[in-house]
Amino acid sequence: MSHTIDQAYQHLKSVLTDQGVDVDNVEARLKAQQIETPSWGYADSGTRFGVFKQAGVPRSVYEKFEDAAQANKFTGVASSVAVHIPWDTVDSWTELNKFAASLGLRVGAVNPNVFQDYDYRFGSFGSERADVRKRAVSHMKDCIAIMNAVGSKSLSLWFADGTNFPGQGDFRRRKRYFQEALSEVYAELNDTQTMLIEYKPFEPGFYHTDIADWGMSAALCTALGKRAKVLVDLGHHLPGANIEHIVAFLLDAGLLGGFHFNNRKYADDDLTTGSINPYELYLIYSELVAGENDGIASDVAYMIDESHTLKNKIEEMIQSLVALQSAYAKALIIDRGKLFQAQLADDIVGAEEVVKAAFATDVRPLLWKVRSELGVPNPADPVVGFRQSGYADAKAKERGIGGGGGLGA
Ligand code: AFD
Ligand code: MN
Ligand code: MN
Repeated sequence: MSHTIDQAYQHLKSVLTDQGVDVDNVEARLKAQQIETPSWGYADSGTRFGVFKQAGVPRSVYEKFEDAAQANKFTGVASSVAVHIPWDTVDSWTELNKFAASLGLRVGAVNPNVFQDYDYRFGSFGSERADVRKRAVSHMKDCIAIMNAVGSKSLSLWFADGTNFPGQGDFRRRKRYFQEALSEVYAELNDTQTMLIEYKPFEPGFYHTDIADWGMSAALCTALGKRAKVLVDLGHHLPGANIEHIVAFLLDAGLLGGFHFNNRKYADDDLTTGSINPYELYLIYSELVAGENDGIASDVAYMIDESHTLKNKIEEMIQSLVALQSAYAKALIIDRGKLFQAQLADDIVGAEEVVKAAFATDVRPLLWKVRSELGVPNPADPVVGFRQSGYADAKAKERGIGGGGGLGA
């Protein structure tokens, strides 16, 4: 196999070189790619209709990091792990940091939880009760203390706040509650830390969500300051939204903070990244590569956010990471000179054909090369590599069923 794939790599490299692609630069950028995986993606999770527990699921945040290390081992691009508080709270963050480092990992974004406690049922920052808003602010300050303890750069905020019926809440009063609470939290961040404000059109609020779209998040970020940025969760758009356009606009406005990668058929299904609409993922990456080329996409936080239900959690994380490697590789080989000329000439078909050509290119030999140089055990097929490792069976025996709580707890 490796003989054939090496030939395929050599062939692809010569074709791309003939097209004027700087293959060394493409490979260097693919090797530098970093995608953060979420601790909660390794835990038992499900839907409101049930959580079907799997054998071998982590029973602690330490075991979540063990599993995250597998996702990194078999892809080479996932060396940080987002944590969710209080699901991942530990006695000693120094100890967890050391353990993470021993696995070649580090703690990434810190995600406060102001949506599961009974007190938050009518909202957190949007609550009419000042004591509840105060409690949510205090929780966020505790999360910032954790960031300081682990050296995290991102406070990743998602609010379930919203209402289910017209009249239930006052939109503007809630907006002002949010602005007040957000600025109190923002003031606690040091100048190396960023507040990422995520948006979502609905769920659990079924009539309105206080931060419902990218514009509301952008307005709140702009009011806060330079270190508040928009977090784009791919599952948080109404059907038909042009996410690649939103990404380009936010990038150009200096407001793109990061991503929660997943995929949706309908809305926030947390499906495997790239599994439903790989072309959309590629077009998003095309905007990111253009932004990188223009020097305006250096500090974007690339994170996966998936709560895996029925697939093996680590396999699904690896599939997501491979989809992101592939999207990046395809976006990197777009002939941007030819595209620019076609756009200037209003040559619609010509421009579209340039974009489609890169997407149609089988970049797997390129990814095989990059993953080989990253020391990945089965660089041609990370999922097969993980399956051959026997890790899942070993953990199923070691951990049994039912250790991990629902939704990442
Ligand atoms: C849920 C929310 C949102 C958030 C994630 C982790 O919809 O995406 O980022 O949980 O808290 O998926
Ligand atoms: Mn998210
Ligand atoms: Mn979500």
